Amino acid sequence: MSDLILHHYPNSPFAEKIRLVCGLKNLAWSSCDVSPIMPKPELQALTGGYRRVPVLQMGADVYCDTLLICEMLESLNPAPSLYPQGLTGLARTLAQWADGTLFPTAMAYNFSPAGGAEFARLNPDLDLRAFGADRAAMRGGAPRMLPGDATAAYKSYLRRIATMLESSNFVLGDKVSVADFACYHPLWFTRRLPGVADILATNSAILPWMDRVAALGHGKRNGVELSRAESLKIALEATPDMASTSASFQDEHGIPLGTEVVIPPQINNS
Ligand SMILES: N[C@@H](CCC(=O)N[C@@H](CS)C(=O)NCC(=O)O)C(=O)O
Repeated sequence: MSDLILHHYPNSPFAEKIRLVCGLKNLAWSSCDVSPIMPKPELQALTGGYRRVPVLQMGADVYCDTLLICEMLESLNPAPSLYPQGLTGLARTLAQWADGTLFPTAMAYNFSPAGGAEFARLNPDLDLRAFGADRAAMRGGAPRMLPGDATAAYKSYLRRIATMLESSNFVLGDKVSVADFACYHPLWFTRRLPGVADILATNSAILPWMDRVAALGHGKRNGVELSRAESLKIALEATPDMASTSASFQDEHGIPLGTEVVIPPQINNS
């Protein structure tokens, strides 16, 4: 098996989801830092154009999107499972809600004026004007949710999560599942913004659950950062593992394996 390389940046909630899955599965991995804004020439050379984060690399095999990365990490190290027996469908469906609905709502709240100011204060090296322009271009000009709407919806979603935690340690019971990681990562970003994190304390079950998820850690992260050029060299010099790709490939779209595709970033306000 080739070594795991995670392409990510520290502030990325979706990357935090995968760092924690590496913690659950006690996996060893190397880190390769990605710019949070375009241009990302090395990442896009590696992925064939995909710009989002995180991306998992194993030799010449590159996995985009945390849904796929979770499946891959599960197959590498099946226990503890992300998909507890009897709850697999529910866990996947709740994770899809969290990534598709909770996440953009939380990010609209996180980047409301107060949150944006906190983010700027905590990240003095980030060019916020360039960051804002990058995300606006990625959204294709579509507006973010209004702060008031985002706050109201976020409160209601937090209450839903708290209800799931009333009598169990994790959202679907006493076993952690992929749904916990998906519900956790948008809240993790909120918690890092002191001025706006109070919203998490409005339900008493949320913060203790967040502590339980955070306690899973990040696995065995190699202390030496891999450069972008080194990661590309590793991919160029490795042979793709076609056997495992073909075994797990599901042609839901009628696009045969091996077809060249282009994946534009979908709009999710991140
Ligand atoms: N569906 C994707 C979403 C990933 C995503 O939106 N990541 C954000 C960072 S948390 C991103 O890439 N934003 C744009 C960028 O960094 O260029 C996944 O599950 O991996």
